[in-house]
Amino acid sequence: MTFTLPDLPFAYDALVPHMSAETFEFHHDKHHNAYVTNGNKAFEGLPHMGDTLEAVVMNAAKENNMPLFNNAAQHWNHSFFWNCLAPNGGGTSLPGNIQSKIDEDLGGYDEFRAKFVEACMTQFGSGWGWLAMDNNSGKLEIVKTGNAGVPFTDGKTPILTCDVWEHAYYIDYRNARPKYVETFVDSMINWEFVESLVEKGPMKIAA
Ligand code: MN3
Repeated sequence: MTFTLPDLPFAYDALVPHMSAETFEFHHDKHHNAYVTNGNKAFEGLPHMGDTLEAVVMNAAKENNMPLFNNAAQHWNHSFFWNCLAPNGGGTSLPGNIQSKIDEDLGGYDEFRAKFVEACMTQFGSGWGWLAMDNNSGKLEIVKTGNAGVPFTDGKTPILTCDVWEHAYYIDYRNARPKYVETFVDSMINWEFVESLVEKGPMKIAA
């Protein structure tokens, strides 16, 4: 398979004032593109690693092929992250299924917000904050991963993510990760995308 850079699902300036066009020009066109380019190089000669991006990430993790894992997982994470963002996103008015799941599994929206922000804040260094669904219990959990880590290598289906690498927020928020994460939750989350993932349920990866 060949990794390809997806287009952003919105215009570069669609999230102004919360996230600038300049951030997307660097984050998508430079950072994400580099993971795609380097992922293709790392995948060369290794077709047995799989023919879907998810399978490649799983197999690279199993075989501890870090150059392939890091680039393929970062390609997956960023492709997913773009879909988690929406103009006029965020807010406390959630679609029905995700609202019910958050109430049942996490104790309500306020608990979700506090725990998600805390996970993003306490991820030391580069990484990701996640809302994920445990594939066995079907319950939502808040998790964090370092560097390129992704919950699906650990039996959890990603439902929502916030990129907390400094390149995600330094242009717009400088070092203020808390302000960035709170603005992500309050004004940028694509809850319709999240809802579609809750409806789909646990992901199945043919490795
Ligand atoms: Mn990033």
